[in-house]
Amino acid sequence: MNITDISKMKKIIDEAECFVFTSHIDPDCDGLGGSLGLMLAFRQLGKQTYTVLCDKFSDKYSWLPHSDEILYEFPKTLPKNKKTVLFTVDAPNIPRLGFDQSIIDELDPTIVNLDHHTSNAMFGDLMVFDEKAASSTEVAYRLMQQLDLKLDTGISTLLYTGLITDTGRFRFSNTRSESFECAQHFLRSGAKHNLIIKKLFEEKPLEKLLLEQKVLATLKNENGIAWLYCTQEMMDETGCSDTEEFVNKLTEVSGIEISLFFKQGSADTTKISLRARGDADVNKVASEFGGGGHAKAAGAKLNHDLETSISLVVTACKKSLGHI
Ligand SMILES: [Mn+2]
Repeated sequence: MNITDISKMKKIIDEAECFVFTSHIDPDCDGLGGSLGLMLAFRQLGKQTYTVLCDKFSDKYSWLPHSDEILYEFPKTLPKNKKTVLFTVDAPNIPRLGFDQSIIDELDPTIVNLDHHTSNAMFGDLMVFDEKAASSTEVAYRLMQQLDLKLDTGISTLLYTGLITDTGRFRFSNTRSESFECAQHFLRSGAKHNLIIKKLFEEKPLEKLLLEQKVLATLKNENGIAWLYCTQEMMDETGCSDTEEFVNKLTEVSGIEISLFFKQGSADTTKISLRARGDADVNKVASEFGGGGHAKAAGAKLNHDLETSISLVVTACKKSLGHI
């Protein structure tokens, strides 16, 4: 599989002193695992490597190997004028990284764009891209193979975490034989399968269950379009703001073609997550609202209050299914 121009990648590696790995705002396990995994792998090349994020990652991922090395601003010592490589992982466009454009402009890095989102804006000096890959960590591993970089326990655990979460534990339709091939390599190299499953899926605080109770009570279903929402008040009352899995709950229900989750933000903003089954394409719906992702899983942030956002997005979904 040719995921990048490997000779150009090698030239970039030869010329650069520093590699900074980064991912999108609201970092998930694919972005975190990919950034940290590549940070460790590129150290094998004798390069200075950092992971710098704009957004604080959730405490529930603090067990990820080397997550204590994550920085929240670019080190002052980074060389400018293309000498630093900014390696974006799992981010479909530059604004999704969350940094002020002026900060990136000042650093003036060489940008390598590693991703698997259909909606990728194809930015940067070099693409490392495969939209068929189940996770960005799968793309990262293919790149490592081409560069002859070795897996170890830490890197395997990080990359495997991204693969497990982006495939919904190998349940989603993006799961393919190559995903299992990667999984096999990761496990053979010591990926901590039991730890990952326990930390991600078998340990949750009671507050999360209390929030689930409130969110599930908001369920609406109109002709195969189902949605849930979460208000700031619900999060304040329960002391839990972890809403990552809610949208996937609805996809398990028979007859639902599109499932939506709306999360109230501050100052009249609303975050939406979209999932599709069958022929529905939620990447198209999300892109109408400035977001994107994949045909079967996408997201966007709206500058509208919760009620308006629900009405706008549900209407767009109905149109996309030809209901109106
Ligand atoms: Mn991903």
